[in-house]
Amino acid sequence: MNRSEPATESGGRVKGACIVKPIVFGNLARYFGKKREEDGHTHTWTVYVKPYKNEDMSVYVKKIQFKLHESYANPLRVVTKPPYEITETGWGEFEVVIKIFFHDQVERAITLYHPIKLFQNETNIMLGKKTVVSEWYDEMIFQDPTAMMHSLLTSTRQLTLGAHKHETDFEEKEKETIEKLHSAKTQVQNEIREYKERLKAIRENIDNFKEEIRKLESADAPQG
Ligand code: SLL
Repeated sequence: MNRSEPATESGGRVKGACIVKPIVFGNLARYFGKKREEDGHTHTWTVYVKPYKNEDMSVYVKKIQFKLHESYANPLRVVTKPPYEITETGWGEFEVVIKIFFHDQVERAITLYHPIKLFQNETNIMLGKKTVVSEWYDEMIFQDPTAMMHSLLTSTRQLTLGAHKHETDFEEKEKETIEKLHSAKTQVQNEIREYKERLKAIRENIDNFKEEIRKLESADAPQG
């Protein structure tokens, strides 16, 4: 037996291996500035899936399907190589169903749901931001991948040279989220402490009343 090979069981899976592929998915949108006469469209938008880190996902991704609203011609759009994105125009918001297929058929496809956002929120309007960004960080987790998938997942190459960045500063977002969780935890701990103190005071009060009752009852009781 060759011990340098990863241990594969009968089904050809690499047991104990867990490979995580971070991704970013979502949409960008831009208002035309007016409603278009011919079709009433108001925005141009792009829905996408991209690697969080700079890598060529086509090494292990076979295709990505984007299922658009039925009002679009050929709503099922398929992209087989990067960039995994669809650009369209429209007038309304709807949910896109994104399905990621892998080169190894044994590996189940991953489904993501993204509500296309076209309209700017109040703060962004005030800031005069022109492009709507609605994107999310997520991770594709391959637990005990097949030997084939394992080798594809670990043999990726860079997609582009040079800087690779996203619209959203996810590292900053992570920091903010951790801080929020931390302060929420402190607040909950403080509330628990406060309630415990109140409970203790109420219990003492009850004990005092009980003692009073006991005294009164023994004073009332007929003397032997
Ligand atoms: C809504 N539930 O009513 C949504 C539907 C449909 C979006 C949004 C135009 C497509 C086309 C388009 O924007 N459809 O005519 O090509 O808001």
